[in-house]
Amino acid sequence: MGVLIDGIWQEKDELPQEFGQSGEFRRVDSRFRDRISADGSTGFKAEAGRYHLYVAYGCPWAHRTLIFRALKKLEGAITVAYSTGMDSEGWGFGTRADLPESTPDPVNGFRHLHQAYTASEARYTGKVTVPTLWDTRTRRIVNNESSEIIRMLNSAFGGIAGDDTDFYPEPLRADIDRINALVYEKVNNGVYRCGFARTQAAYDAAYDTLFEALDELEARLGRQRYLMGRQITEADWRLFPTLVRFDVAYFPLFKCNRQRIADYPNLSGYMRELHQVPGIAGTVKPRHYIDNYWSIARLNPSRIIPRGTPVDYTLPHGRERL
Ligand SMILES: N[C@@H](CCC(=O)N[C@@H](CS)C(=O)NCC(=O)O)C(=O)O
Repeated sequence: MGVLIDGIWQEKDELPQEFGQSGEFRRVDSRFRDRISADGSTGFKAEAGRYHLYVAYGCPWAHRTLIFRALKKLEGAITVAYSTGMDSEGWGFGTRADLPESTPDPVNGFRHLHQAYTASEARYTGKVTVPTLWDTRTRRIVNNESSEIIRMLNSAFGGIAGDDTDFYPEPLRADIDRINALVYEKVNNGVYRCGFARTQAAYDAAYDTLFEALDELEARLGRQRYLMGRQITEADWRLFPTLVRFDVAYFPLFKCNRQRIADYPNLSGYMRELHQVPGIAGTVKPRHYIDNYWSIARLNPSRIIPRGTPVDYTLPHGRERL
């Protein structure tokens, strides 16, 4: 890991603001927050071939954006660079024989993601994160906040997107926002709060909160097929990336080990059903989850990478009964 300070890359493990008084992990806010709109009134018009995404298959926040690109059939309209992982200069792009789905950056030829940040703002200070959405027209970053990128992919590309399903429909917005807040705090970021905790007390608190939330979601998914009831929405697609990583990475490495997702019948069936939605399986890469998380030096000083990926997303899901 590392950060940019005044546009210069520095090898630091973390920023002081990432940890609170009691050793708890805090995610730092994303910096680039511009929006793409259908009519271009925001300064960034939705156009096929104009935008480019920097992602890593391992990252759950980047995963959201790959999911929306696939669901909305925007593969032909938005290009992607898939990172080879982190090295001493952060997220890198190139080739790796053991992770053949990683690609060199086909648009800018950047070797590292920090080049996109300094190209956008020469004296940028802060984290360099995936996903990052790049505009080839103005040659700068539009946005590096996944929750905002997926909203743009959902709604700004009418006429360009090959699928007009709305995953954030007006009548459900307040309910979706409410469940997103719970899932983000306790589950999506909750696993990181377990894994990155600096004290036993911070870990214990995060662990209890995480499993309370998973118990609640398990009960909810016993009563209904999706988080909002009968219809798949953004809320489901924000939970899914954490579920597919859980048994292979968060359970063993982040110490989220009260039980596996496999031990929750409803959550695991639900995860498999979402995995089997057309277009989604191609976004799920368990080998990258192992590589991504076990490469975090502070959690795995030996850098020995486990070989197994003990999860099968393709088994029958049995959710039709709901
Ligand atoms: N709020 C961001 C978070 C993205 C994020 O933290 N990505 C991680 C990878 S999973 C990252 O790039 N970390 C690099 C670092 O911390 O230096 C989003 O949701 O887009």
